[in-house]
Amino acid sequence: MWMVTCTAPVNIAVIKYWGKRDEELILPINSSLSVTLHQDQLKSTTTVAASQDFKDDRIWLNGKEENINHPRLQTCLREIRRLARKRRTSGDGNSNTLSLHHKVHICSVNNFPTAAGLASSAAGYACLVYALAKLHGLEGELSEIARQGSGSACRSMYGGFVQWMMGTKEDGSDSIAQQIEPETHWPELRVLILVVSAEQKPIGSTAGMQTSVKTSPLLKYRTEIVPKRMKEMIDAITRQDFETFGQLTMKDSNQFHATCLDTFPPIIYLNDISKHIINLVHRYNSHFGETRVVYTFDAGPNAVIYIREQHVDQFVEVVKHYFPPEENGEQ
Ligand code: 2P0
Repeated sequence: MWMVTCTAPVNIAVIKYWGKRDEELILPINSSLSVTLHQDQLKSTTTVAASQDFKDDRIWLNGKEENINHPRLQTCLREIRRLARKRRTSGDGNSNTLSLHHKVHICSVNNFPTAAGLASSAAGYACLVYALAKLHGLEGELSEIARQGSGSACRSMYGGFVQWMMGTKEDGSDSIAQQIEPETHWPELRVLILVVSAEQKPIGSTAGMQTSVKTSPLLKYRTEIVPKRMKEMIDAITRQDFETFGQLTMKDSNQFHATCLDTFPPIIYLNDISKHIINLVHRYNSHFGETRVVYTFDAGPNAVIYIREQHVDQFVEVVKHYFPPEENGEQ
């Protein structure tokens, strides 16, 4: 039996991906950019095993067996096997690897709530693709395959600051992730996750963005302004300019949620607590006359806060003051 275990991180976008131009290949309508989180707190862990005794490919997610015939899972398995076959015929790759006819068993767990808007599919598919690649002795560019599991998964293939370039080719071969700066680039940057709700989101990202592409005029406008925003964001990250990084991040989160509201029927991911957090951050920043705290929200009500180390303790005190633990399910 061959067996490999890998872990993969969560990424949180500061320029959001929302909308596909190709559903099958998962090609986005705009480029996006994210920060990959440290794996100490949030990660996916996937073990893949292959054996000649296995009769079928099978998968367990968080301990429960799921349907292996899910189209995106099948795509990832097929593409990894295709790549392995290609490398083998060309003489690359590790010859001491399993037969391509062996079936695989996949076991994946997240140490955080699935589908609560915490990018679980990103870490999950990144982990699956990486583990399958390792099992087959494959290395190199794998984000193109991870993308076909879940769009945002391609960004979890790298640490640090990562852009997913939308690409222009019809076959999607240039729609890949690229590291802009490594994880060591901005040492004082911290991320806080304010868990507003760990429940499943009412509308999944895949279905939500399909409706947005069909119905939201604002989303079309977004494709015009994201290229400039991407350039400004990359520049701000390179210069460690927190003020610009923060303003662009908050504006992009707000525009994403505006396109959700512009979708018909509307998609509402933020709740009253999310909105309180937005107001609190703006009041906090205007009190100090600078951007010290930055929020961003994905397809759920949980706030992700970017902040520098020197301001963490004070901001956590402010959050505790406005959202007292005793009223918050904590004794
Ligand atoms: C992002 N989100 O850039 C944006 C912001 C949610 C809000 O990427 O259909 O789960 O699997 O490609 O990757 C969520 O989208 O959707 C997402 P699919 P995915 O992080």
